[in-house]
Amino acid sequence: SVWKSGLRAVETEETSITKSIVHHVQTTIARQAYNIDEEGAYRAIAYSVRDNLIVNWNDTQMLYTRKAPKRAYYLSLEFLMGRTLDNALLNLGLKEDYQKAARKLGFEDFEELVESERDAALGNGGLGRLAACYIDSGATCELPLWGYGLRYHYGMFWQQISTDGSQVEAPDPWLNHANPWEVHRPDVSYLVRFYGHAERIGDSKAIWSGGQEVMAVAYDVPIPGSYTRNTNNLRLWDAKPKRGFDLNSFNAGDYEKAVESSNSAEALTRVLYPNDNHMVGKELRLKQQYFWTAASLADITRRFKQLGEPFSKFHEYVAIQLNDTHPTIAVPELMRIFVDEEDIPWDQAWEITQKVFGYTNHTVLPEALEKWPVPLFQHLLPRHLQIIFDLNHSFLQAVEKKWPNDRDRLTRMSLIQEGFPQYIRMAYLAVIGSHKVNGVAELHSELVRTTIMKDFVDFYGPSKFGNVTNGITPRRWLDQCNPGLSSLITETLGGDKTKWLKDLSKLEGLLSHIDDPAFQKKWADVKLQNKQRFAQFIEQTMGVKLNTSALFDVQVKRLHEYKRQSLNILGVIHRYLTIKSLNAEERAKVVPRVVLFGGKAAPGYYMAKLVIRLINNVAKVINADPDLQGILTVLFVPDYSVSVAELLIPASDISEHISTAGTEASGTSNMKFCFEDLRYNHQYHPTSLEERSPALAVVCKVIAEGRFGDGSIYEPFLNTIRTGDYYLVSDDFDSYLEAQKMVDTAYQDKVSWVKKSITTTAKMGKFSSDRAIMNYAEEYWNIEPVKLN
Ligand code: 26M
Repeated sequence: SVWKSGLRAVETEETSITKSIVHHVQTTIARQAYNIDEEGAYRAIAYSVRDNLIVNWNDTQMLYTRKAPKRAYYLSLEFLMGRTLDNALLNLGLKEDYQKAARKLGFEDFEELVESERDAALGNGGLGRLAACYIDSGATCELPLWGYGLRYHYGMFWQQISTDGSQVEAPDPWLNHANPWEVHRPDVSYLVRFYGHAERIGDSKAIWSGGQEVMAVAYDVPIPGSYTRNTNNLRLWDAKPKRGFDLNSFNAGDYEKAVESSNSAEALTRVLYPNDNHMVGKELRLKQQYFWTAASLADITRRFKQLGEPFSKFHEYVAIQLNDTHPTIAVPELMRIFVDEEDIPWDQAWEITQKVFGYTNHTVLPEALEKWPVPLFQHLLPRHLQIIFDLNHSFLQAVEKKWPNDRDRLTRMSLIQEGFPQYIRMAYLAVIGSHKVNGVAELHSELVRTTIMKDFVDFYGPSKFGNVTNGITPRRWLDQCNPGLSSLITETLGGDKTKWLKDLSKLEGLLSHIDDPAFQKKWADVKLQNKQRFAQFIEQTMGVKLNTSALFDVQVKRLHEYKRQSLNILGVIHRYLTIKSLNAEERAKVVPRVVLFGGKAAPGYYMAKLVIRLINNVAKVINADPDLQGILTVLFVPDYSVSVAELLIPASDISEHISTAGTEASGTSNMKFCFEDLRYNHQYHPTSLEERSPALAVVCKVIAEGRFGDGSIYEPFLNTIRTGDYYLVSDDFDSYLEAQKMVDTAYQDKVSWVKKSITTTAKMGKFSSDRAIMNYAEEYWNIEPVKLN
């Protein structure tokens, strides 16, 4: 039953796997086979699996070179990959074989080996995890698709919770134990320039010289498709000083300055900025963006040149997707390459550039839209600023031609926001440099068209603005993290798992079994086992026992005011006060709940951190109260990550997505109103909190009085709700409580609950990232599968 075509050059027999593991123990990690601990065993297995990936990787890349199809490149500053071993083994169809081999070598508990791998947390949240799902789907769908990103030495920070309940950040030096999943390519490197001078020659060209040069070196991460030999590439750039040290300073005897220059080069790829849906205007961040973009474009153009085709055909071989505005500097950079380096006339260069790029928008929140001060830009990238001003000039001329004498429109649409200083609007630059712009859910794409990009829709026409609804990979998020459910689905649908795993619409077949009590029972049992697995993890890591027959109510996502974890925790306090007011007999009828929170706050986001502190202190009081034992438990699971998600999500009964309508890009819930109308009514807070929601007023009073530790700590948070209440927590509080009551009622009807659960899964087909990536391939990139046999 084990699928074996994942290997060709390397044998698949169990004995050869054992041999290969022992070989890596003795050579790669240089230890005695009888003297190996768990970590060593994990690494030896990882290197053995990597051998397989690299065979497939080489064959795939050779095939792509030979067939020379059009390729697509996904430029993302974030790839939130998580662990690799389990995923690679499942995609290769070799998990059972490796499990047996490990057992032979004395490692009974394979899952424990798998869990000794550290997460690659090279991303913040949704946007970074989306990129990881998309490259999995690209390989699975056999598309010639590469990812380009940065090899951060420190990934997303490690979140600890201090005794007072606050978030404390610690570094994540994930590369300290060599990373078996990357291949260092010192031969693939490019110099990237910063600062210096740009001198115009003629009316479109310039020479950019001087400044600082930093070396970009490639590290390749093989991305295996699921049950195919196609293995794609994720190329991550690391920064190295051009020379080991600055020779001029060294000769002058200034050792310190010489070493400093190498420090400043290496600082480029030191750390991932831990901000999510919030723009920070740090120079180092802009340097990261240009460093990664310039190296990627140099690599892409070098590959194109090897084809021997003229640059007029560049867009017939290359599609580049901009994951948010983070790589938007690619637009003027490609123009610089074409015009300054390849001598292509400006107008022709611009035509090709626009055909190459596509831009995905991930947010309409004003504070998240990227804007860079012109003086900073001028200093760091003088030639790119010239190009942006030149592009803006002809763009505004075209706008002026279409709408003569409309000064307001020109001001609104300019790539440059006027003022002191001026700012560059990166989203607008991405729009004019792309042939297609998309949002990530129907509602979000509609908001993009009608709000932030309205003028551009009027200018270009509506066909330039589309939608690609986000998706997730069913390999990691179903087969890998929920093996019980995966087996049940395969057993129910018949055939082998690849049938539905690679065509998720097949899950609809579950609906014809929905009334079968035996199937319902098995479905409920899987959920119970997942809850037990998660409860065991919580008991081991947090020392808290969970009631696995309780409803598991989960909210896991980055901490942000618009996501309204506040509404959730205030609702929990209300529930707690309500239960406290009941007598023993009434309490026995309450539907027991475990409320789970998880997620990181940006280190500089004061209000988000205050909410974490409140959640933890509410949890402390409730979990210590004997009246609530087994009825209500509240937990903030520290250091939420891809790996924690893999345990937690399969154990959940409900997941809370309770942001204000229109703020969460990919939230498609049936929300009834557009936020702007309601917010306008509350601009002057015409009514007191007591009038808006008496129930919430009581909850806030209890917090202020110190029920969950010193109430004064929470005053700034309580004030955001009493006055202003930008995210409408008080407007929605009562209806939120109503919705939670409906959940309690629904959960009591076990049969109808399990049917809801089955229906939800059965209708998930559309949300496979395979569907999403094929949508990009067909409608945005014009690329086709190239299958490796
Ligand atoms: C920007 C500038 C400086 C530093 C960091 C940033 C930055 C980093 C990440 C800005 C935004 C970042 O991510 C935003 C994000 O994750 N957006 C989410 O994207 C998901 C995938 O499309 C959507 O599902 C979510 O709704 C959206 O919030």
